[in-house]
Amino acid sequence: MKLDRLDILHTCIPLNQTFRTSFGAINEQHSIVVKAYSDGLVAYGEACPFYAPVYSYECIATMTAVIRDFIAPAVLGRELGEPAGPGYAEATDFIKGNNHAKAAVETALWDLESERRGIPLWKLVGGTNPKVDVGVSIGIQPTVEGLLDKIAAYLGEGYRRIKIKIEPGKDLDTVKAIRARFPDITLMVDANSSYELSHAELLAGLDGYGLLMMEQPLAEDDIVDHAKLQSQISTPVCLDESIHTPEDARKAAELGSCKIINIKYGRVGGIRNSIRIHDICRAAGIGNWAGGMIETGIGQRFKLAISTLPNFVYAADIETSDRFLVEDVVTPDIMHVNGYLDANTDYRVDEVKLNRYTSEVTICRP
Ligand code: OSB
Ligand code: MG
Repeated sequence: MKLDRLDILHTCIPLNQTFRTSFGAINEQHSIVVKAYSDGLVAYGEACPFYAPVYSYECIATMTAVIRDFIAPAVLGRELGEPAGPGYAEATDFIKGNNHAKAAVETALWDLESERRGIPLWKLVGGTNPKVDVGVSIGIQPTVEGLLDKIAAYLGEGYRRIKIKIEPGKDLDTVKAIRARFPDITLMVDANSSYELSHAELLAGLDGYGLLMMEQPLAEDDIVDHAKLQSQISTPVCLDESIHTPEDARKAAELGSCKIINIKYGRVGGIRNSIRIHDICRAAGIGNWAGGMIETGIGQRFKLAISTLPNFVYAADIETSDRFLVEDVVTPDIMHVNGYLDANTDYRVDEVKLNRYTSEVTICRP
């Protein structure tokens, strides 16, 4: 496959409620959508670290610059082969890191391949189970009572797993209160790197609450202290921020840094690397699930596709279109039935809606 043109779209969609994590509050979803043209076909990729470099060092501005100045010149007009093959990685390997930027273009290649061959994405990635169970991620709430009400509402919508954000001071008591009201729900916590190893005893205090996992308790660049922590607590540790490459996954497995890895296709540079990390984890006995960055429906399609792989054994962070966004850019809206999504659903990009939320377009040609 050869790319004839790439459009880099900066989109911004208001959220219908504030989303707060240990690294701050957001009220808008900023994204980089890549519109890729190849041989008369058009397809879409997406990746969306936050507007500011708070989740990783990448942000909307760095993605735009890296795609425009380095990825586009390296890939436009060049024979890249199939997206499952090494062509795109070889063409872009000279760029260190910048995985979200790489993923925004790489996912568009998978979408093009899906269009060209008339095969749904989930089959293209080698998925085995198109019925995907989904959970919801709930930001830090002003009050515990408010959080309990939110959980009740999301359970009512059918979500099969509840994930809450925690940070020092908003952890043990919160989990206790949730368990008092919902003793049996599938519950997990995500700390977004807000603890240190010196908090091990406090985190061990969560052992008795039957948590499915504890996501990224320690620093975003750490896999050593996570191994020490995992040896001191019984809740399975799940790594998110710390895993960027297949090599990171291998090393985390060797060190015993976690029992679960959350695969975000953006954080790891795209779908091909997601599959490689999946395969490493499967061989090492580490379970996977698809994490998210509050994608639009464009990106949700890629999370859905990788979630059909056999080692994705935990519910995905794939919420309905109206969970975060005032309006989505795909049709139909993402909507689950009893907490399940069907990967065979053909979500199409609605150009009118996409244009409504696009603030800047950068056109790249060979
Ligand atoms: O840590 O998983 C995270 C959202 C933005 C950035 C980081 C994270 C999150 C979420 C929600 O928890 C993920 C989603 O549902 O898309
Ligand atoms: Mg996380």
